[in-house]
Amino acid sequence: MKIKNSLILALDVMSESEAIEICDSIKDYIDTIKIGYPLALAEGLEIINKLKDKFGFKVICDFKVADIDATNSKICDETFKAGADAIICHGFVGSDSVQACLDMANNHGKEIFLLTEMSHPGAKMFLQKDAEKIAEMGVDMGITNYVAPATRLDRLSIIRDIVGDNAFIISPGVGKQGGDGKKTLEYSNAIIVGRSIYEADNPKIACENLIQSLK
Ligand code: NUP
Repeated sequence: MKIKNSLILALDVMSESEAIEICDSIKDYIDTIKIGYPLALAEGLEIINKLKDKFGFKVICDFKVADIDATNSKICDETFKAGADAIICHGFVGSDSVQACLDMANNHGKEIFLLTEMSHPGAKMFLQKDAEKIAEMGVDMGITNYVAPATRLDRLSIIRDIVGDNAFIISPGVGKQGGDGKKTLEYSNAIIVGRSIYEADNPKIACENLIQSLK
């Protein structure tokens, strides 16, 4: 996946009108957006194609898929049918569950991102101790796209070492969660940024400043 300015917008706003307003202001700088449960639950999956058609974005659906294999297949099928280019899946559920996501992505000619360790403090309670094993599982399964935290660069670096230089890592946690964009990009291929852009008084300027700070 090629991502303009190595910057993905996490579009966790709660209405189509807000989504369109933000997208309109940042469309010159960003070509890939991440839509999660907040916007998808508020506006339905149709929001994916609405934003793709209007702005030509690639869309990563952040549904952190984490169920049994049969259910994961159905979740991924619906998400790809709705227009998603990629879906984020949890790794802690194990290889059968993740394989179901991968198989469905392959059926649709789309991609999955495997979530290893999350960026928030709570990830240290349970997820962190297995994050390396999750990344190793991903490598064994032939997965090339990963999500790993911008908030803990030591952990991000370990995950990069496991998945290798050819893997594609995207990292949330820059800005509001405390991560530094430029430092994160020493290990990651792209950063995911939400509130620092869409809550800014002027999202366009916030975007310009952020991109400048990455250089
Ligand atoms: O580990 C993760 N941390 C995280 O923040 C995995 C994620 N998918 N996210 C998501 O990234 C989170 O749900 C939000 O959509 C985005 C970060 O947004 P912000 O902290 O920049 O507002």
